[in-house]
Amino acid sequence: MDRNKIALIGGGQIGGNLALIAAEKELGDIVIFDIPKMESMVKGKALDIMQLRPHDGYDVNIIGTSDYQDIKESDVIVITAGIPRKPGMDREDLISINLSIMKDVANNVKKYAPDSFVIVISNPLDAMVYTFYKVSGFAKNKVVGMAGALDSGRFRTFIAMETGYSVQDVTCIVLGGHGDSMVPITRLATVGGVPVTDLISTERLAEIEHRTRFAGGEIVKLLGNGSAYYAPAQCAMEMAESYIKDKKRVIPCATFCEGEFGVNGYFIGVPIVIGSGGVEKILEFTLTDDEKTALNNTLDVVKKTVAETGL
Ligand code: A3D
Repeated sequence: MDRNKIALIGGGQIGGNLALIAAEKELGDIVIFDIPKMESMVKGKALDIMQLRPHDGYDVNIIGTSDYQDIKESDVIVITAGIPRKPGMDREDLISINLSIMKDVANNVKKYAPDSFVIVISNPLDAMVYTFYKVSGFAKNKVVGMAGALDSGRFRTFIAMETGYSVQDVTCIVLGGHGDSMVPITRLATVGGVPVTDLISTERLAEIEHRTRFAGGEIVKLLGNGSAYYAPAQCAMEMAESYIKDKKRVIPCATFCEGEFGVNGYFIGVPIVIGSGGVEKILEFTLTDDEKTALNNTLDVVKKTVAETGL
């Protein structure tokens, strides 16, 4: 059996870490693609990871390239092409530059890897995954945006930090757009099955929700020149792994909704099952009135950004 093939479109901060994690998980051979100006840089990253393999024995190949021919027959494509935020910027501020990049990427992925499962990471996420979907014409089950996994991971982290209990035992979900209006569903968060509402005061929970919503910006400010990259890469590779190994993980992701959660015709963060069929199912559940209102607010933000794509 041939190995799986994973192509990373964009070999910057997240791209390099995606390659490293994909190699560590032995998910398949890896192609790091970037623009010609960056070809030497991605070749360097690929060679560096190649030389890390002997220590843990990962039997996968990694190449860097600026030739789209090299992504042919990829099983999974992960897109980080574009620019990240700088301090003071909203994700929405990236749209003018990242929109044209995403259109170019979508046309090339459609041409060279038409059967792939595509995970979009570029921001503004909900509009960029929508752009890829519209321009490529891919089926809705083959295109997904990475955001909810990261936002939920951040919420889990802050709950673990607050309680002092293992992050492994914290479960929770964040719905909605990947922006400051995202919707942490606190009433469903648990630590080892015990509701967090019984463990943490209402006031502290409100502060944790707020920190979660602005967690991306907190890192942008600390880094000073760019945005988070370790955790985003890990989240996207969890999604890729679930597809490749048909694990049927349940992960909140930006998914094309057709009526689910009252959303029609937009990508927004909802819990989905990822297996060999791609996005196999959206797991809908009943929201409270407050949660519905919050989801409508985040949907309005997503609609506004999507309108700017003109698609
Ligand atoms: P960065 O390190 O700048 O890497 C982006 C790479 O894209 C660079 O190497 C560019 O050369 C490359 N690129 C530019 N244009 C093209 C093109 N046309 N084709 C192929 N490659 C191209 O950024 P990063 O890796 O830190 O972030 C990448 C994107 O992810 C940004 O848009 C971030 O805002 C976004 N991001 C999203 C999340 C989510 O949770 C959704 C989290 C963190 C970052």
